[in-house]
Amino acid sequence: MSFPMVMTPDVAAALAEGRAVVALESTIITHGMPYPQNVETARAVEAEVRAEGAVPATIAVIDGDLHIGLSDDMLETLGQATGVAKLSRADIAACIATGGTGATTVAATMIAAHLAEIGVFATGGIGGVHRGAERSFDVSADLQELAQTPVTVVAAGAKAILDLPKTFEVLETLGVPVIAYGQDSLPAFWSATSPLPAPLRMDTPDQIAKAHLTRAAMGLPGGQLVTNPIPQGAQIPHETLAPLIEQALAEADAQNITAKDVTPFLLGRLFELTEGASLTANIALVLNNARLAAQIAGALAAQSAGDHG
Ligand code: PSU
Ligand code: MN
Repeated sequence: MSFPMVMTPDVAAALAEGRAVVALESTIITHGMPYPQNVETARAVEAEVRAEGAVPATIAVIDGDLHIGLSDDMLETLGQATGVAKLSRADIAACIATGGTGATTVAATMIAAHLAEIGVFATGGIGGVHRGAERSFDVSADLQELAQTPVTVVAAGAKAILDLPKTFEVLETLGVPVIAYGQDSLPAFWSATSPLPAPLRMDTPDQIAKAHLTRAAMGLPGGQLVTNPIPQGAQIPHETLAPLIEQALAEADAQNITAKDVTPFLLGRLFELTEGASLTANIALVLNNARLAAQIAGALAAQSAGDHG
């Protein structure tokens, strides 16, 4: 048997011709940002990808179909909908099988991108090891996905609501290349830098594309995480955010927020506690990631064409 995968004509044409395509996720739209900024951002991200010469493919499951590329109407409907499912590796097939609708997380978007033969994906920040994970065992499925699905993910690091040292320890254990773009330290989502040294550093999209193809040639499973620092002018100082993150975490604990609800709750509370500043920064970093991902996709397309003569 097969499953229904629906591609927009421009994505299908670009893939058939070996041109650059960038996958984009939809959980950031449904669970990561409020309406209408979520839809405005999704559109701006797609425009940014196009401006860099690549074709955007926003991914979601709608009425049981796996969509690779969404129409403007679909983006709007998804952005306004409430109670949309948040799909990861564990639930994407069940959603398709039951004719449901759901937004894809980093993990599920990587799976869909790979099925569609898209090598590069841009998001805001990946999921990771939550603070207090030694009690809650809350570790995002995004980390395991990076270890097994060959997609290069461009993010501003892991979201700073997480335990960043533990997140990067797990990525190291899983054998995921973590590459800082253009600097020696790991970015921390709303902040351009952190005290954590980056395991790897690359300075050009060409190098990142070559590393992606080298892993494939060597038969290494899994993807790469490219951590791209938020533009200097858009960052929020860590000292400003740290106490607010503590407050949001304490509230999540007090209200018994668990599992899939934790990340959306924390992002939503930080939006309120920073009076919108966390969202403004989140939008800036996503746009920045879309731009770099499009450049990497362009390099990947050029190098792949070179390979095939
Ligand atoms: N990046 C953002 N905002 C988000 C996300 C990423 O700027 O909301 C989403 C992604 O879909 C990621 C998810 O996979 O948050 C992590 O959820 P969890 O911690 O439950 O695995
Ligand atoms: Mn979780």
